[in-house]
Formats: sequence, structure tokens, C-alpha cells
Amino acid sequence: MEDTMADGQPVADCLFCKIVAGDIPAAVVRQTEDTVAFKDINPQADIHDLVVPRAHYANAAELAANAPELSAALLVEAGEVAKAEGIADDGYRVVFNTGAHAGQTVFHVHAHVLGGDFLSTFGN
Ligand code: DGP
Repeated sequence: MEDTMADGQPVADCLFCKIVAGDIPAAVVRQTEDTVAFKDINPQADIHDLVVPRAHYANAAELAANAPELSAALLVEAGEVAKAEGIADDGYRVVFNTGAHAGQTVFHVHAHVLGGDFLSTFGN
């Protein structure tokens, strides 16, 4: 995935920028200075939350290239969300779909935090 230059400014037609701004409602799980975590509208597991930076970066590669500290904060917050949801001890999955061929449909980087029961695994 191309790690294009970006400055994190809000994008007018971005769904997750609108959720961060409170212009579109979401079931918020946790908020920090840098991130917002909310329930996925179409859950794929018992617990399925999305963690987004407040700043707009299109995908994980763009975030990492332009704001490495925020990348780290997003991963830390994914772990805090797992703890808050009670899935940290049994295990959970953090997924970044990156680009259209990976199934990314919302181009504001987001960590999927999935857990709550046994998840299917790759290759077995
Ligand atoms: P991805 O396919 O990785 O881009 O994931 C996008 C996720 O966003 C997908 O699992 C469904 C979720 N989603 C889409 N629209 C909304 C919305 O309006 N509200 C919430 N809470 N989640 C949404």
C-alpha cells in the first residue's frame, strides 16, 4: 500500500471524520485525546469495535509513514478497548484492512478489534 503524504486534517466527505466530530451517531466505547472507539455497525464477532484516530489518515500505511506516534497510540488503545470489553484475557484480534483488495471500504484508518468467542484462524 502506497504510503502517501498526509497531514491528518479532516476530510469533508469521510464517514469516520463525521463520527469523530459527532455529526453521525455511533455507539462509543472509549475516547482518548487521540482516538475514538465505537461499535462496528455490522459486527463479525461477539465483540467487534473499531478504533480510529481523530486525525484523518487513509490507511495503516499512510498513518505509519506520517504519524508513527499516533500509530503506536492506536495500537495501545486497541488493547485498552479489548480490556474494557472483557476480551483481553481470552484473546482477541486486531485487523487493519489496508486497501480495496483487502476489503477496506472506509478510507479513514481503523483497527478492527474482534473477540468474545473462538475466532476462525487463517490456514487451519
Ligand atoms: P473496512 O471494511 O475494514 O473498511 O471496515 C469498515 C467497517 O466500518 C465495516 O466493518 C462496517 C463499519 N461501518 C460502516 N459504516 C459504519 C457506520 O456508519 N457506523 C459504524 N459504527 N460502523 C460502520
